[in-house]
Amino acid sequence: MTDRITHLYTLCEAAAARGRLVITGHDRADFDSAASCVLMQRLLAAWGVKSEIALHTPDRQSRRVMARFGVEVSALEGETTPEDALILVDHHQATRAGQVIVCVDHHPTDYPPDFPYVQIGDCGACAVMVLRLMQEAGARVTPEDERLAVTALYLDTIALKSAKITPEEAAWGEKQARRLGLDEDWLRREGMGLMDMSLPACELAMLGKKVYVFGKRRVLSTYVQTDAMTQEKLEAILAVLHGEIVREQADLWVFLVHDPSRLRSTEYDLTPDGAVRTIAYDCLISRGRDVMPRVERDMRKEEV
Ligand SMILES: [Mn+2]
Repeated sequence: MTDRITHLYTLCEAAAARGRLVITGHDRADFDSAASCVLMQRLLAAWGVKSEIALHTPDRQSRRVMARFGVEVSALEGETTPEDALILVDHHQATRAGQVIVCVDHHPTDYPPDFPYVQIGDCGACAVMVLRLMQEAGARVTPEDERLAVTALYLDTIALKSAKITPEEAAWGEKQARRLGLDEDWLRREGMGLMDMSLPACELAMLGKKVYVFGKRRVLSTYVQTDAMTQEKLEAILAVLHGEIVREQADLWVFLVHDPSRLRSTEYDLTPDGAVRTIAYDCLISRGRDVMPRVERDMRKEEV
C-alpha cells in the first residue's frame, strides 16, 4: 500500500470503529457527486469498513443516470449529525453537520482546507479520482465501477469539451467509453445537458446552484447549458437573480451560460447594487477550475 492509502484506511477504519462514518457529495448533488460516493463506499467495503452515504437534494440528472446503473438515488439521501465522521467527495467546503476526516475533490483552490486527509486533484471528475484510489489500494474494480467513473467524466465536463479537462484525459475518456461498451451518443447528449429553454426564467436561473463561503463573503452561482439563449430570456433570468441575490444576502452571484454547440461560455457577475459584469470566453470554461479560484482570490483580497 502507498502511504496515502495507508493514511486513508487508518483514518476511516478508526472513525467507523468510533461511530457513524458518512460519505457525502456537494449540496444539490450531481452525478459526479453521487458516483464518487458510491465508489468511495465500495472502496471502504473492500476494506471491511462500514459507511453510509448521505446525499443532499440530488439533482434530476443524477437520479436519471444512476437509475441506468441500477442505483436508486433517493436511497442515498440523508441527514448528518454533529457526531458523524464525514468523508467529503466532489467538494471541499463542509456544509453539513459532522467532523470532516477525509476530503477527495477536483475543484482547485489556493486555500485548501485543513482536514486529516485532503486530496484535491487535477481531474475532470471526482469519480475518476476515487476509481484511481480503488486501483491504488488494490481493491476489486469491476467494469461497472469503471462505467460509473467514465460516465461521471462525460457529465462533469460537458461531454469532454470543457476547458477543465486536458486533451489527454478527454482522449482517455473516449477510449474507455468505447472499451466499456458505453453508448457514446447518449453520453454526449447527457453530457451536453441542453436545457429546455421554454422553462420559466425562475427555474433556469437556479440550475446547478452552489453556495461558496470565502472568508466572510458569500458567493452564489448557477449556470445553464444551452445553444438557444435569447436576449429576452437572459434579461428575465438576470432579473430573477437580482431579486435572489438580495434575498440571499449574498455578495456576488456568478451566472454562467455554456453553449456546448459553439464551445463558448459567458459569465455574468451580479452584485447586490444591481450591476452586472459580463465576461465572454471563446471556450467552454469550468466553474470549479476557471471561475471560482479567481473569485475566491478577489473576495479574500477585498477582505484584507
Ligand atoms: Mn464534480
